[in-house]
Order: sequence, then structure tokens, then C-alpha cells
Amino acid sequence: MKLHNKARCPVYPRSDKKRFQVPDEKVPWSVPFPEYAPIDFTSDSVLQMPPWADKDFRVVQTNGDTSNGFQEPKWNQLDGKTNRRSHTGRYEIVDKVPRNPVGRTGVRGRGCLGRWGPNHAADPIVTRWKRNDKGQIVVDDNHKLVAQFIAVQRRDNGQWALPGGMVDAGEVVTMTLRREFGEEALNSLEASEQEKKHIEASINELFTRGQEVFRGYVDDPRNTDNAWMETVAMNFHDQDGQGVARFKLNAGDDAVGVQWMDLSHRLELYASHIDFLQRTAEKLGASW
Ligand code: RP5
Ligand code: MG
Ligand code: MG
Repeated sequence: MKLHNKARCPVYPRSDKKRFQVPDEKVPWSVPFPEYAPIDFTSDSVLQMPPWADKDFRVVQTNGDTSNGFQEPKWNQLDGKTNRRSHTGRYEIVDKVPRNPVGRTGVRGRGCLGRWGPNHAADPIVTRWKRNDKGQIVVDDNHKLVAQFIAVQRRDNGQWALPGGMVDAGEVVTMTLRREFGEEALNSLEASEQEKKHIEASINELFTRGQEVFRGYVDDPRNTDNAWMETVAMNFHDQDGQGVARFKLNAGDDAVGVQWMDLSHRLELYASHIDFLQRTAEKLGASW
């Protein structure tokens, strides 16, 4: 698997916690790194045990009992409604907790991620061809068609990203893709009942034909040695520009901005979203 970089950012997101710096060659667990002493950090919002987070089954009680009554999660399998399987294959359990399949990140614990091990997300990549005022498709210097995708600006760090989100427990990925796209790019949460129906109908129409572009580990700045993001990214392409291409975009929920952006290798995006877009450009045969 590719080395992670954003998962080694100097300061852990939404905190002042410094990651233990891990040089490239020391990322793989197979390479010895005796000095490695990452901080153990799990944010308060996770420790308060909201429904989207695991209970900490490891807390040591005063009587020496090493469990606190919470059941140990069932690793590498479907655990009740929680999917603890990784798209990357079987992950290892070391000292009772899952180990990041890519390698060291400089932080132990869960950071601000709710689940030990994989935290599953889904990313919709909604595309259209870029057109000029006359409705003609724009081409680049190499005569390749220019495609555009819908990007949102994240509320948490201001970076541009795909309008993706977490798969709720028991939710199917196709549902997550529709829901997150509606919430973040069309602000469906604040729409009237009538608008909601309209939004739903147009999403359903486009989202029936999707192409999987990526499935696996995300190089997300929130990753830790014991918790990490994984995603399924699907491309929904509006070939003739008559459907979603005409949507009135309206940022909502954890997005503060939304816009069509040209697909290009120059984009600077959140996590490893640029990799998913490169694959999308390849699939569409679009300019990159
Ligand atoms: C990324 O975080 C995924 O690729 C997805 O875009 C996103 C999901 O987290 P939230 O947007 O819900 O914070 O790793
Ligand atoms: Mg969301
Ligand atoms: Mg999101």
C-alpha cells in the first residue's frame, strides 16, 4: 500500500497534540523503530461515548480488572451493525487494539475517530463535461475533454474535498453516497418537504448508474496507529449535462462552500481525494 503523508501531519487535527515524527522509511511496522513513542490521544468528544463511537473496553478499574464491562469489539467482521472489516484485508490486533495497515502515524488511540480500526466512509464523485457559453465541451491543449466535479469546502478545516461522509451503522454505502451528497452539496437538511422530494428524485435518477473508482484506505489527517478512514468512492457522470449538471448547489451540514471544479492534477484537496479524482479522469478519458 502507498505510504501515508497526511496521516503524519505535524499536529493532530482539532487539537494541539503533536504527532511523533515518523520518517518515510520508518512508516512500515516491519521496520524497527525502538525510539518510537507516540502520544496516546482520544478526543473528549469520542470519550463521551456518543452513538457513533466505540466504548472504551480497555479502561482499567481500581480493582485491577482490565475490562470495564464493555464488550471487546469483534474485529475483522461485522460486529452487530458495525462493519469492522477492512477493505485492505485482515488487520492485526496488537495489545488488544487494531493496527493501522499502512503503518505508523505518530499518534496512538483514536484521535477524533469514533471506531477502533476502520472508520467507513463513502465519497460521491459527481461529474459533468465543462461547457462554454455556447454549450460546447471545453478541451485542453492535448484535445482532451475537460471534466468538472462537485467539491465542497469542509467546515472543520476550510479545505476543498469530495462531499463524502461516514457510513452510519447498518447503512448501505449506496444510501450514504446519496445522503451525504444531498446534505453537503444541496443542503437537503434545511430544504422544505417539497424541495426535499425534488432533491431526492434528481439524486435517485443520477445515482442509479455509478462506477466504483476506489475502495480502500484514505490518507486522512485524523488517522492514528489504531483508527483510520476507509472509503468507497463512486463516480456519477452526467454525460449530456441535462441532469445533475443543472443542480442549484447549496452547501449544508459540515460543508460551508460548494462548487464545480475542473478535474486537474493541480488540485489541492483534503486527504487523498486527489487520487480518486485522478482515477475518475482516467475512467472518463478526461483531461488531467
Ligand atoms: C475522508 O473523510 C473520506 O474520504 C470522506 O470524504 C470523509 C468522511 O468524513 P467526514 O466528511 O464525515 O468528516 O477520509
Ligand atoms: Mg456529512
Ligand atoms: Mg463530510
